[in-house]
Amino acid sequence: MQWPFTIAIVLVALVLVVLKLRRFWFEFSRLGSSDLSDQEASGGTKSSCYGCSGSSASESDLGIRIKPLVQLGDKRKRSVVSMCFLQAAVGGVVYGQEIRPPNYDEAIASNYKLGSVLAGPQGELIESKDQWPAHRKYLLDLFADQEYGYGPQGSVEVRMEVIDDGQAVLAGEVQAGIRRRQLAVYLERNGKQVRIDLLVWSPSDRPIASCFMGLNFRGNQSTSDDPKVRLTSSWCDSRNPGVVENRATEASRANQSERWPIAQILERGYAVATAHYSDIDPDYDDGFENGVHGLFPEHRSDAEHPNRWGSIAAWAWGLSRLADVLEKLEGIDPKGLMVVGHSRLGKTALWAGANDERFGLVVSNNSGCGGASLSQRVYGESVARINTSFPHWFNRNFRKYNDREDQMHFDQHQLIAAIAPRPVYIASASNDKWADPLGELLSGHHASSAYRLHGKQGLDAQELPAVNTPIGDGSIGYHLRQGDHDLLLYDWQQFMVFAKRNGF
Ligand code: GTR
Repeated sequence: MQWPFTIAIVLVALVLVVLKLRRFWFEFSRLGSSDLSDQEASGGTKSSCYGCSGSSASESDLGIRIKPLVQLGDKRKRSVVSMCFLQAAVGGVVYGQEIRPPNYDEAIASNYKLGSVLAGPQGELIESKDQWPAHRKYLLDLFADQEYGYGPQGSVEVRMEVIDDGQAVLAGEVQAGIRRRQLAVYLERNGKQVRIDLLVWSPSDRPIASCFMGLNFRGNQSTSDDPKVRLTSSWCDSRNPGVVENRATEASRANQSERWPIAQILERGYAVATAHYSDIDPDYDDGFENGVHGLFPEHRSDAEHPNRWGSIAAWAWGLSRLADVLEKLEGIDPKGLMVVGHSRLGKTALWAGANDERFGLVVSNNSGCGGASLSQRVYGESVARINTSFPHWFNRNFRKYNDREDQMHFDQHQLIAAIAPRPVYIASASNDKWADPLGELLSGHHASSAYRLHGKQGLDAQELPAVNTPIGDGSIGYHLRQGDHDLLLYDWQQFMVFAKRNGF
């Protein structure tokens, strides 16, 4: 090879490395955020792009959010820097391409073709509900293989210890009607242990209650102002208020209580159970070692395994372990378990609900890409973007569709269908374009034939309803709340109406 040519190649490679490094500088700064939609974490103003908190509108559109590495812990700083170099070198030279900017043009988004949720691997349509169990398994395998990864088959011992059983104290007042229980749930296997703190609120005046269960982003103490709730000891994102060096402090108490309107939910006779998602798997890319991944070191042990379980699969698997406990807990109706989740935890609720039929009703709130919204619309957050910002959420196979959504032979409507015939509620927010509200509604619409197969009613609408106007009288409900990416009392009120109508 001629020298000038070699020098030119080296120069081009260097430029690509530098470009890639810049990209990874901010992509890794987003990595591990326990809720990037939380503008209060950065003290910024709310924007409609929830991948880009605390930024101005133009910054949001670019998806840029710079956070200096100096705010990270030392160990993490070192690994982030070395991963940046490694990935920049490999990524910059091998791929040398940037992710496409987000699309918000409906004319472009509506240019896709979906397969029927009743279609099998060769395109053949199932016709009766007797074929459903096998077909559902096909759908679950499809998502485990192509998107979320397979959870472990091996069993784990689930042990529970009641560490607190008393009356709730909310807004400084003892609530005679609300029982508060805190359970330490231990998952044990081969001498290793993971502890999950499960917080359960139940109505004292009912022998048995249906229960909304869902994971929270910042620890149980963040979900209410009850001073008796234990402070999480698991990893927390230091960008969130009340967190110092990745550990929660007293100052974090109640700082997400608007997402958990305990008194109003309990007033309607429901129980609520929640746990910190970090107890199950801390939300950063550690090569699948910590959290429940560590209990199954032999399970698809190669980090590059194409369908290894990512964090969403781990959180969903953890929800099922909590269901193991809840279905036996006094005062909780084992037939009344409803799984709910917001955003990344909405994706998790859908995957948990699809896999585990003990969840009799499933609620997805603003779950967006990799949740309820259709990937092939490529509206707002794309597959490439989510896989880059959060490399640990999905499996490696899912990366095949980075900026290649047109090659997907499946989509999220099939995930909703895999929940059938159990009721599912999908909630969007009007400013949450990043999550593609219309794509979320359309998943429900296109999943409807799976419900009709069971003699149930799906969702007819193909257009967004007016804000704050819930739709869907059958087994699929939907609303578009006015406002930002969030989980608020309005959302809960609609979940409860839907749950009641569906017999919960
Ligand atoms: C965003 C991500 C979304 C959503 C959200 C969240 O940054 O792009 O897919 O999961 O985080 O969980 O708050």
